[in-house]
Amino acid sequence: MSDTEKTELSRRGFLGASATGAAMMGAGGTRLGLLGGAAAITAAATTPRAAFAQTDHASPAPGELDEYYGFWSSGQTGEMRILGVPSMRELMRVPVFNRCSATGWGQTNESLKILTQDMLPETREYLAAQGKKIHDNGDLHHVHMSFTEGKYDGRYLFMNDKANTRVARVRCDVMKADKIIDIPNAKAIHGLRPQKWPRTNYVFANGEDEVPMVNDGSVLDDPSQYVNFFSAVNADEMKVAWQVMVSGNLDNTDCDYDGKYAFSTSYNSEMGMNLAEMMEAEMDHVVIFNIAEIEKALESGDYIELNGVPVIDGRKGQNKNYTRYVPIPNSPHGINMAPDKIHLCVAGKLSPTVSVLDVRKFDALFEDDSVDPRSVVVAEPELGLGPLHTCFDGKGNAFTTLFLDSQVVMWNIEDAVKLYNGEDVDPILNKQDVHYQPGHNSTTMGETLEADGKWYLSMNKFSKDRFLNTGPLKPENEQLFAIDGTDMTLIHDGPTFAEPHDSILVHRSKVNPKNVWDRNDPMWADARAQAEADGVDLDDWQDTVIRDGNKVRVYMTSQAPQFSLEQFTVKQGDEVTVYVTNLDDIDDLTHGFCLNNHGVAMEVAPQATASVTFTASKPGVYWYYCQWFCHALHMEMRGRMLVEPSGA
Ligand code: RUQ
Ligand code: CUA
Repeated sequence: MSDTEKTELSRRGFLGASATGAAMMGAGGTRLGLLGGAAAITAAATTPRAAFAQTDHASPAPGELDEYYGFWSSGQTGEMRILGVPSMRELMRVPVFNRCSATGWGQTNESLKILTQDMLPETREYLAAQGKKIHDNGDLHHVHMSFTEGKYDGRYLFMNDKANTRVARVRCDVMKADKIIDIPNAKAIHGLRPQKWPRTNYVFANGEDEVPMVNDGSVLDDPSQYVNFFSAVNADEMKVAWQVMVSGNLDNTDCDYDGKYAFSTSYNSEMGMNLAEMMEAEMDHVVIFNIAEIEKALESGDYIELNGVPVIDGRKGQNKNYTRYVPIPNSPHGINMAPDKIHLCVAGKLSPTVSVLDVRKFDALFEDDSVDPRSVVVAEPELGLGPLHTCFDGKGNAFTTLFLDSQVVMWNIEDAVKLYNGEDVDPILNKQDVHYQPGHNSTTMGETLEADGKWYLSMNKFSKDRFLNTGPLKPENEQLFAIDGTDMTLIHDGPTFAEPHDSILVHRSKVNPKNVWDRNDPMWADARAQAEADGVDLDDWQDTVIRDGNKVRVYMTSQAPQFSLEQFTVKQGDEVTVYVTNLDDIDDLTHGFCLNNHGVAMEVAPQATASVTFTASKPGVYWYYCQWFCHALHMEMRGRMLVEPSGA
C-alpha cells in the first residue's frame, strides 16, 4: 500500500469517527462533527500543506498542540509575540517596550514599576520634560532564551530595544516582563545574545550608534571623538556588569559554546557620518571580545568608570588582550555560531560571501599580536546577493538568507571549508525563492546544541503583491519550510503585522508556563505591602475604601461575574488607586477593569492582583466594567465610581 493510500484510509477513518461521534452525541455533538469534517476537507485539499500532512512534518489539526513555541520579536511594535510552530498560529502578544490597551501594560502600577525603576536619571528627566513617565515606543529586534550548558533552560527570554537603548527580560513562567533596564553610555542597543556556556551569566548587547563618550553637548560635530560601546549585562541581576569601548558601529552579536568569547559584526569601520563615508572601505570587521581578559581588567582596575559602569578600552590599535578585529568584507551583518561549537558564520551583506571563522583559532590571536587576524577565517563561500543571517540544522548544514536575491541558500559548512582550501566542491545544496527580501531566519532549536533541523522559517520584509491590498502599508510575510535532508518544502506562507524581525523556535518540552498566578508573586509585592499597611487581606474578599488625605485606595476583588464593589465614592481631585484581585482560580478566567472616559483599563488574570492610579478630576457618575470576556453575564460585570464635586 502506498503512503497516499494509507493516508486516504486514515482520513476516511477520521471522517467516519467524527460522523459517528456526532450521531452518538446528538445535538451537542453536531459542532464536533462539523469540526471534524472541516478538518478532513482541509487535509484533502491539494495544497502543499495537505501534502505535508501526510508525512511526519504534519501541521497540527484544530485543537492539537504545536511541537514548538516560537518567540518572536516584533520590531517597531515593541512587543514580543508567541506563536505555535509549525501551525504558525499566533498565541499571544506580550507587551514589553510598548504600551498595551488590552493588558494595561504601561499603565498599571505593576508594569510602571518594571518600566521605570531601572531608568537612568537622564531618561527620567527627559521624559518628565515631555510630561511623561515612560517611553511610548520601542524597537524590539532580538529575542533569545537563557541557556544552561549550550541548551535552552526555559527560565527567561531577553530582548533589546534599539529605539530607546534598553534591554528587557521576560519570565517564562508567566510570560511577562520583570526587568527593563536602560543601558548607560551606549546608544541604540541592537544585537543581543545570552551567554551559552556555562550558563547565561551575561547578556551581550551591542550599541549601534556612536556618540561622544560623555554625551552632554560639549562635543558635537566632531566624529573623531565618537565611540561605541559593547555591554555585558549581568543576567541574574539585570545590571550592566561592564562595557567595552570599540571602534565602528556594532551590528549583531553572538558567543561561543565554550564561554570564552563573544563577538560582534561591525559595519562602518570608517566611522563615517553619512552613507558615502560609511561605504568607503571594502573591509569592515568582526570584533572578538575575550571574556576572561576583560574580567581580569575589572580586577586589576584597567578601566574607567562612566555612569556607574566600568568601561574598558578595546578600541582598534590598543592591542590589549580585550579585543581583536578580524577584517570581513563588506558591512557584515548577521553573526551566528554553529551548533558544531566550531564555526562562526558572518554574513557579508554588501559582499556575496559568508565568512566562516573557526573559534578554536581565536586563542592564537590573543596569545600573539603578530598573528594575522584573517588566519581565523577558514571559509568564505559566495552564496548570492545580500547575505544577512544564518541558521543551522545541527547536521553540518547552514541556511543563509539572501536579501537582494529573495532566496534562502542551504549550504554545507565542511564543503565550504574544503572549497576555501582549494578542493573542487560546491557547498551549495539548495536554493529556494522566498517572498520577498528575507532578513532573519531560524531553524528549530538551531542556536543551541539541540539543533534538530526539522523546520526552517524565513522572515521576509516585503509581501508586495502576495496578499489582498491593504493600502500603502503592506503586511510583511513569513514562510515556513519543512526540512527533509537537503529538501525544503514550503508549508506556510502568511502575512504578519510589523515586523517579524527575528524569532527562536523552541521545543515545547523546554517551556512550562503556569496556568494561574501564584498569589505570592513578586509582581504585586508593592500592592501587598500597601494592603497590609491598610489592614486589607489581599487574598480574601475585598470591599475596602481607604482615604488618606486626598489619596484614596479602593480594594476590590473580581469573581465571575461580579466585582466585590458595586460602587465607590471619591471627591473631585482625589488621586485614586484601584486594586483588583481576581479570586477566580480557573484556567483562562481573566477579568479586566476598565473605567469609562478615564483611559483606564487593565487585565487581571486568574489569582493576580493589578492596580492603577489616576486622578478623579471630573465630577459625575462613571461606570467601570470588566473588559475581558469572562462569563455569560460579563456585560453585567460593572460598577459605578461616584465623583463628588470639589465644592460640595
Ligand atoms: S538585524 S534583518 Cu536588527 Cu536583527 Cu538583521
Ligand atoms: Cu469579568 Cu468579564
